[in-house]
Amino acid sequence: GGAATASAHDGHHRHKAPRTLQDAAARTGRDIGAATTVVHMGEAAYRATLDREFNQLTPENEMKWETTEPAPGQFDFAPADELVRHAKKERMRVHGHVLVWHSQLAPWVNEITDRDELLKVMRRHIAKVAGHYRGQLRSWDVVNEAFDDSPQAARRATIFQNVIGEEYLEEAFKAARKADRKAELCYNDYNIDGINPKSDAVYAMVKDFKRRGVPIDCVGMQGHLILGQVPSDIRQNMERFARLGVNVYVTELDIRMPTPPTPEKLAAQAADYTKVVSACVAVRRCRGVTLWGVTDKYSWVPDFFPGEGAALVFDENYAKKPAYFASLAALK
Ligand code: G2I
Repeated sequence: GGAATASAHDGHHRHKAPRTLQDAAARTGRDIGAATTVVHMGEAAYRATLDREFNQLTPENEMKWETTEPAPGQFDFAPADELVRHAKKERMRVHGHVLVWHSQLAPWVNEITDRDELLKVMRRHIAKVAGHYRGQLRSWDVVNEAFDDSPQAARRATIFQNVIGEEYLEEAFKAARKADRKAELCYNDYNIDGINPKSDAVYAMVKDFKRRGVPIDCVGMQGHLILGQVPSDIRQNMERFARLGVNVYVTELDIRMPTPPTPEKLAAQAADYTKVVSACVAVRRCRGVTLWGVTDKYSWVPDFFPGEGAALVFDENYAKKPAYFASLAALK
């Protein structure tokens, strides 16, 4: 947990090498987080690693629509509450994930065909979920993955886009601000880490929101990356968003490789982690990095990309990988 706050010993140990990721991150005023799930909180090594190394957590699945509002107007906050309680006890900040997303959406939402009805449903969902956690979260992914992967980076054809129209995005941000005036409101997406047509499209949207006074405070660059393919312009990309007046977070970092890992691949992965973490540390408005999982043991990667994995900084036995030490060094 976030024990790395000011203490009577600070003057004494400030100059010693930090011994955990959160110790190092706190000295740069950054958050270092991990996607966390209640499913594994009963495992001592999982919890111990989380509490020792990280000062921020993101619920990996527990705040998604299918879980929080499985039936119209029926809300279930039990699994997410457990994580938020744990974070509070450990003095970790919480990033909410996610209010509006086409995936892991409760199936009943996909049945709605009337524009006013879906708008009402979306606003109620945001009011209830963000309202439930009002004042308790650092930030929210308000809308996730609203752009597609076509060369034009068009708006993704989700139920929200199709039935409400592209205004669903600003309506979601307005509803989120109303529900929680403290949490930073983020737009979150993948493949927007470097400068490319998709990050250009997000950039144009954020610029437009800022110009028109639509509430937005941050952009989440997911950072689901491939070994040897870290974009070289992550820092420049972060800087252009920062100049629009929003914070930047790396929200879901992992760097996958063909399994099994070898010393060579692990060394290359460490160099890739250095690139991402040091880009964030170099940009004043990049306020944190969140890894998409505590350990390779439970990463989403092998399930979605058979033959790939070993994408995080702790291996399947919770041992520190070269990428761990690279991240620790890059945070200084
Ligand atoms: O896909 C990686 C991430 C991309 N950005 C948004 C994130 O929310 C997303 O996270 C992943 C979770 O890590 C997985 O855990 O989202 C997946 C679903 O899109 C999650 O996978 C689901 C599986 O599809 C279900 O079969 C499983 O029951 O996780 C569920 C709970 O373990």
